[in-house]
Amino acid sequence: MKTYTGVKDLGNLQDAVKEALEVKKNRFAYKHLGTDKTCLMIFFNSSLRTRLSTQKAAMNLGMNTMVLDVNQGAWKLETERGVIMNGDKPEHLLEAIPVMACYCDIIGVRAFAQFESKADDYSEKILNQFIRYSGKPVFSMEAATGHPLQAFADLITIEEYKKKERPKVVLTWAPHPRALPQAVPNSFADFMNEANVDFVITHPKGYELAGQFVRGAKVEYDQRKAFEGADFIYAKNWAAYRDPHYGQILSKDMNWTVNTEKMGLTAGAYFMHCLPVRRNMIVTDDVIESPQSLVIPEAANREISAQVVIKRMLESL
Ligand code: AN0
Ligand code: CP
Repeated sequence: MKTYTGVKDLGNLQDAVKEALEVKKNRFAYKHLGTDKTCLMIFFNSSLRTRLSTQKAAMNLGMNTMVLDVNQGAWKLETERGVIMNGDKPEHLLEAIPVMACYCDIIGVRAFAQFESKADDYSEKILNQFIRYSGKPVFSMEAATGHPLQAFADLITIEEYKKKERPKVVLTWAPHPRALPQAVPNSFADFMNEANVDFVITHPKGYELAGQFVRGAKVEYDQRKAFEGADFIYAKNWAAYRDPHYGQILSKDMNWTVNTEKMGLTAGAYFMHCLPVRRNMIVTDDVIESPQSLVIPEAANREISAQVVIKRMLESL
């Protein structure tokens, strides 16, 4: 595997889940693959889980890891070509990428949507420069339009907890005080559309996601109706995608918060969220603390999804 930006890079998804469950049982069995190899992780944005789980995954594979926080301690990077660099950014990405690539074998990149230009965000301007100019395998650690390590971990979690062959999985928008990217819901939809699940998306009008991720999924604007019979409720906030409101908050309607009453409409559904989560905005304390909450197992599976991706990259070196 040379790049990891979406579900398509995993090939057969059932095989990928099988490999993940095998890796989970035997996480130190592939240590030889990474001996004397280095994984460089580059963060343009904050992280708790991705930072730790991806390093852990690389270490399980015998690799060395290096972490760079671009905006803290490194030179601030200009990302636009043609800019007269007389501002606060002393270095250009076009030098920084090949330099960073000299010191490692595999690169992970976190570069969120900036909401300045939809065209720049949806063309994955930063991630694609890493793919193009590093000459190394590159994986997304949440880029502008996707968070495929998270969605893969979520799929593994659903496979582990599902009680029927084809569960009903509902992605629900929920309120949040700040504008958040569509990366997590995009990737979740990307994966659920390929998985053996009955997938429904629910959100207020105006929060429609990009067609390339929604594909044939059912969109139900009535959240309560969407919850009926659900086996998994996956909550997430995102800002508007559609023009002319790209990146904007259209609603902070607290009627969309996931609570015990609404979970009561489901078929005893599990609650999922990628974390970090704002309690009592996205989900009530009661629901996230209930035995139905899978937020910790999801986070634990981030080590496993990262390990499968890095393992496949090592195998392709
Ligand atoms: C980010 C987001 O919504 O994309 C990261 C989630 C994994 N969340 C925040 O910035 C709060
Ligand atoms: N879920 C997730 O990616 O968390 P972090 O932003 O803390 O890495």
